[in-house]
Amino acid sequence: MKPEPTEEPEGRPIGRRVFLGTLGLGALGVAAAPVLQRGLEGFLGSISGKDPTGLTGLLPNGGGFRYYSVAASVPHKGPADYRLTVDGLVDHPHTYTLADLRALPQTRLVKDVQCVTGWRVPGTPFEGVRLSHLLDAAGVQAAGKAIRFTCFDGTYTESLTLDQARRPDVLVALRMQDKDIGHDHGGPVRLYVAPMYFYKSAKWLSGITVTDQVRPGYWEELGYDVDAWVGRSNGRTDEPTS
Ligand SMILES: Nc1nc2c(c(=O)[nH]1)N[C@H]1C(S)=C(S)[C@@H](COP(=O)(O)O)O[C@H]1N2
Ligand SMILES: [Mo]
Repeated sequence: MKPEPTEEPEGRPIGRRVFLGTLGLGALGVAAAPVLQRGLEGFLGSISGKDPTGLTGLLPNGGGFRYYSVAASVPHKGPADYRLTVDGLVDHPHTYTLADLRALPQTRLVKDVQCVTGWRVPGTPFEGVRLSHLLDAAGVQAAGKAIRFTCFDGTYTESLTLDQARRPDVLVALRMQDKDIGHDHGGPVRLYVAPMYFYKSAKWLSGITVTDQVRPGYWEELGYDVDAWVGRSNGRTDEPTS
């Protein structure tokens, strides 16, 4: 098993419901009480570094999702201060506000989500702007061959080839589960790469930089596949998601 310290051993069938049953709702209440001060993500971030057993799965109302962050704490951003920059090998670099992104054509997809450690969430709606739309608006130069994604957690990065990035099932997502994406799921804006393992779907997205070659992302530097097709990478045989 490759290192992904906030995640569980591969294929271990422990979902949120099982945890609630095991620990009891009282335990969740005790664990959640001190969270209100610092914010849930600070709490989860702080335990995630020490506890690889899956306690980070206790995301209230997560709907089967688990909370991941490689950063101990992440600033909150909203309509007033969120910005997404598109730059690099483009003719027209641009910075979008949340309102700008909301004003663009929205695409809604409903597919399974698959994490490389084994958990899968069926039929999850994601909605947002096609990445291809932003790339077309920016005017990718001939030398542009790949995308580097950066995040306002200050740490996480991701990558796609230009061809992958232009797929119609790759979104700059504003909504997940038919709600605006909350902070814990990477809101207000996260990447959504439907056909790939969920580590490609960078949370707290703040930068889209067109580069001349693929620069491996955070987990990819640690051994995960750059071409992370569900069922055709990372030595796994999951059912494809898109
Ligand atoms: N910025 C950022 N994005 C990230 C991660 C992260 O740690 N930081 N983890 C990745 C991994 S491994 C997974 S499985 C999903 C988890 O998304 P969730 O927290 O909404 O369940 O986010 C992906 N995107
Ligand atoms: Mo993951």
